[in-house]
Amino acid sequence: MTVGSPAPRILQGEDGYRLWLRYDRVPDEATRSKYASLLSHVVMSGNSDTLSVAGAELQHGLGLLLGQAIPLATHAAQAGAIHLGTPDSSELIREAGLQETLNAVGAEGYVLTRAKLGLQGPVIIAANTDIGLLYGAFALLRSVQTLSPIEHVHHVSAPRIRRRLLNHWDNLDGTVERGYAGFSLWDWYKLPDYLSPRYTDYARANASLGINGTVLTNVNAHALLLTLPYLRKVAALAQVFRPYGIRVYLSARFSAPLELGDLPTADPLDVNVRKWWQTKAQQIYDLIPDFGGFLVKANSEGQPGPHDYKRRHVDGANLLAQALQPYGGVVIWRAFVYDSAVSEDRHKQAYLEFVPQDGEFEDNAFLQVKNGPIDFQPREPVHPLFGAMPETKLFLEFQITQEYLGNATHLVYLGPLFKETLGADTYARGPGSTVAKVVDGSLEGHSDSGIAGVSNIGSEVNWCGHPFAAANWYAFGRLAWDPALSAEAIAEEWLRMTFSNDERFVEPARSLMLSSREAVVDYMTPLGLHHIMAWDHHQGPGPWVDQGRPDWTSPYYHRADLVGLGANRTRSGTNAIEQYAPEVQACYADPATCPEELILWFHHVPWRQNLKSGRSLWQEVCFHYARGVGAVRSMQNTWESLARYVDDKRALHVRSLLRVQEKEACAWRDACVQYFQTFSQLPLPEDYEEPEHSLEYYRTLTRYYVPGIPERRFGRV
Ligand code: BDP
Repeated sequence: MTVGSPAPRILQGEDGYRLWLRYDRVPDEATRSKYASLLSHVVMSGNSDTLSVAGAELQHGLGLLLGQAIPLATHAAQAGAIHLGTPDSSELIREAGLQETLNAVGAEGYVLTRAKLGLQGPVIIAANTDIGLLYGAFALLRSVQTLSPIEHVHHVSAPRIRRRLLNHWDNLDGTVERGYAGFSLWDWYKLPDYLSPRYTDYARANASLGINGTVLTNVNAHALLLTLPYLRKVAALAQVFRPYGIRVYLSARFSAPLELGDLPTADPLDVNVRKWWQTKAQQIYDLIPDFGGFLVKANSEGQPGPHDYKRRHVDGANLLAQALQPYGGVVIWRAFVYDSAVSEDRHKQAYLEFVPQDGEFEDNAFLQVKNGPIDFQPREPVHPLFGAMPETKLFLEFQITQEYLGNATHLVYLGPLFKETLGADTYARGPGSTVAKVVDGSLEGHSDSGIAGVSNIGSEVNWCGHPFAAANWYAFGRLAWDPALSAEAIAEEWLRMTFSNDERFVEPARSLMLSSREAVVDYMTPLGLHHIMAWDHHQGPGPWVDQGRPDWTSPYYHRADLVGLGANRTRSGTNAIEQYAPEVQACYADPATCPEELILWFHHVPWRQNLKSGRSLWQEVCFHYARGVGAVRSMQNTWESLARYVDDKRALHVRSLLRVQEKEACAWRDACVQYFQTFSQLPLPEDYEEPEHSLEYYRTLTRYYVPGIPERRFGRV
């Protein structure tokens, strides 16, 4: 060390492993003792693995929060007791006058209350099943973690959507497709004998949100997964997750009967293929009695599927659905289907493929539809399939992992994006036919429903890479339970539990989170631009990418020319708008009514045409890119003022990543603006910050070993 240089400092602080289940001691003593007087011991009626984990979580969590031991006791009818029970297991619950409320909350809902027994009585967690009690226990913990009052608590909650799933894109070799937080959590090699304690923490975190299913493996599936040795590994994981109400699902490779060498074909109408899947289903259910079902990506991006045999998607889906039917399993068939050999606008292809098959899917088959028609872009209009297939149960698929939103290096809170989709009106049955109502089944009266989020979880100690990325796992889970929750409220809960309840921290940090999604839209793909990212790894800008299959190039989507910018999807263009309800069509068809945030998605707009702001399109494009960079800089400033409320380790982690984000936001801005300028041939606005590098520099920039690339191909840019 040279004289005068600052002494090296060992950073103190948290590694983020505990996620939002930190249970740090409530700092204020008076508040703590108030809680302690109401929550001093746990009384459980009944006996099950699920009840045991609920009790253990309460003892552990409240013990830490309140700084005192929380014993298990038997006497429930007094203040200080937390009583957990179902009408079947507990007399106290039967007599608490909750029957009507419980009738309405179904198998997974719960009631957290004191109301019926008065203020001298215990805190009651009542449900119809032990899983409901576990969810209620987490709700109570959340209340204390966020310092919500519980003296008069009366909280009734039930999930709106039945299947709430994470989709992992984890490969059997331990890599994670589009994963930016290390490698897979699943240690396939050591399974089934070694069970990492992390599997239990994964289950706890999911159960705390109400996530009740997990697809363990990549939709680009491996047939090996369906062999007995691997199914035994899956069964071991299923056993860890079971007490937490989490069912295991698997991605199924359509050509498995062929690839595993059992049959000469995988034709869905072949009787031997049918038998093969029936036998496979039986084998799986022998090992995993509560197996959820299969998720299938077929005839998309090179995956095998029924088209290989000149059959339809519905033939493939029904083949698997029928095999799973005797055991109560479901097939979730992905609608992410497009083909470069088809000359139609990619936006339209899934709709054209699937709408004619509406009504033909088996009862236990779902169609899983991405939130937008292209591919998880920072902003997309809603997928036209929502509202267009009334007789088919539609699963909604979000991407939690930030493939197109800066990976795990950018702070982007996805709550507003999720809400934008869920709240979008399809007009399928008149105004108010929101995507949330399509997905929860209420619009068409479906009794089963589902939602999936492509996971951002990996082996990194803090699970999701960026200290703020866990907020997106959290927001997905909370919205899957209740799509009506607000992005603001969810952000606030998460912040309080993850960082601090200090009001001086919570409010500004929440604003920072809420502004972050619009920031990324601005510096990456403003005004409805989309799919202009770098080739293959999708990290960084690439509006110039024009090699390879046309629907993987950027000009296919931005259509920049000397006249203007944007894709004409109106009647005079590809007419993709015709796939929406007339009300939606009318709105998108006219540039005057089309929301400006999507204008270039649907219209080719002349560079010199004025937009609502009075700026020309060219000026508006420059304005948005610059605004995005500005927004990241204000996020940096906000974080500087908040860092004092956060431990040094996490404060520094976020600060360093924000620096990277600022650099990358500038790169997006400068690369895109300079590229589009070659078409507009107009000068940069006067106050525009001098680009750091030339367009040529960005064009020729090569990134090696970007995480998350399928098969980790070296040197592809
Ligand atoms: C794309 C990803 C690709 C996935 C595909 C999918 O780039 O890695 O396999 O989505 O959803 O966005 O199947």
